[in-house]
Amino acid sequence: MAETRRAEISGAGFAGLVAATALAQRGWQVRVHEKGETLRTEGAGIVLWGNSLQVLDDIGATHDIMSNSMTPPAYETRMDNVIQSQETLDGIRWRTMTRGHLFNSLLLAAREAGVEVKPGSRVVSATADGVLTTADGASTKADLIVGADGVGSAVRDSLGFEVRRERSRDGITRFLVPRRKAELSALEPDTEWDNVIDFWNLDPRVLRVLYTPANDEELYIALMAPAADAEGSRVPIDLDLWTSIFPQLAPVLQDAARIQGRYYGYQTTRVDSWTRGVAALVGDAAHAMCPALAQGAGCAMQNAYTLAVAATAASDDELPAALAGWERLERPYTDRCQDRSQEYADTRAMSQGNQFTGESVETALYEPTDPHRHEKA
Ligand code: FAD
Ligand code: 3HM
Repeated sequence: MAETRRAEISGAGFAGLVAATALAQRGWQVRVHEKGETLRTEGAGIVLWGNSLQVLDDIGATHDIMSNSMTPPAYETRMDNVIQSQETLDGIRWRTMTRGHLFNSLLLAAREAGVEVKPGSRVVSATADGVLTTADGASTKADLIVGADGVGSAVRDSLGFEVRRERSRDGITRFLVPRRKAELSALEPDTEWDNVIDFWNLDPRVLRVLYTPANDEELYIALMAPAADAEGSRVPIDLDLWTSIFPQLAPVLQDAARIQGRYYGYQTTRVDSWTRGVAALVGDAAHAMCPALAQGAGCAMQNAYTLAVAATAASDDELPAALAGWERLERPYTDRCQDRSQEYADTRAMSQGNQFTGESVETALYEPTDPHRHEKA
């Protein structure tokens, strides 16, 4: 009988937990190292599309995800509070939720699959032939190493991948606040407050609020401003400034102003290669992107899943070539998504509305669990 193969994963984020679960479900013995002392996720809300929802179906996380998430009736875009579009996104699967809910659902799936998750374990380096070393000095030999340790990846940097980083001029501060639907409806009775509403103001000042209901009780709001705008990018937020531009959102902006918050500048990270020997990078470690298309975590989960499938199909001898083949097939989709997301960030063209069509939804419609997906393309 073949010996159980062992995978060591750096990072218990969305990418690491999906890779771990998909590998364990295919017979691998899997350990995930997480540098944080507690297992949790940062941030507020998230939008997931068909590509990652299909992965969640396959790893058995969907039932839990559906229990506390929603599909808003439409994605509405406004300029100066004038509606530009209300896209019902027919034929596209999408779901909004809190990041905490997604994280807990993934952790549950990982544990059910028998994954060992080790908090307080910081990875310091990895080698192309499968040795992973943690800060406590322990080194472990594995058949597969997955660097899912985010934008500052130690696996990536210790293996000497070449990294290119591009920053965009805008950035965002994210909050999870109570829905306050009755108060919002009192201020603007004709608005469908279950919609995602992307409120843009470009002239005379670039300020945007992306309003995303995450479930019946919680609202994700993201406040975008150029990094060069000191008041717009200030945390805690400048309540007078934001309510002067978005008076109809005053009840939820007041809640946001009570939270410290953190301003994230948009950035894109690209590496020369996603694999070296038996080590592979997934998620923000390999391909952090601007959030315009809401696909950073989506691509992370899609690539983590297809990596697990490709690694399982290969024998030990074939693994380095199989990982290189995985990158060759899967990377072009992510590269295009990164490019489009950066272009949207640079041009702010989502403010025109009607943007979820054609090439912009290629990733949302991608089917990572379909074995014939590349023949169809
Ligand atoms: P991370 O989430 O960064 O996880 C990495 C994990 O590795 C962390 O737990 C970290 O503690 C751990 N770690 C790091 N270093 C080490 C180490 N040396 N040893 C051990 N552990 C380590 N994506 C979407 O799909 N939809 C959205 O709506 C969306 N909105 C976004 C909005 C904003 C403003 C931003 C900035 C991003 C958004 N994204 C969205 C992108 C998404 O958040 C990321 O792409 C995603 O979280 C990446 O997941 P990851 O697992 O690769 O990395
Ligand atoms: C869901 C989502 N969509 C777009 C952005 C953005 O352009 O900053 C952020 C998001 O969380």
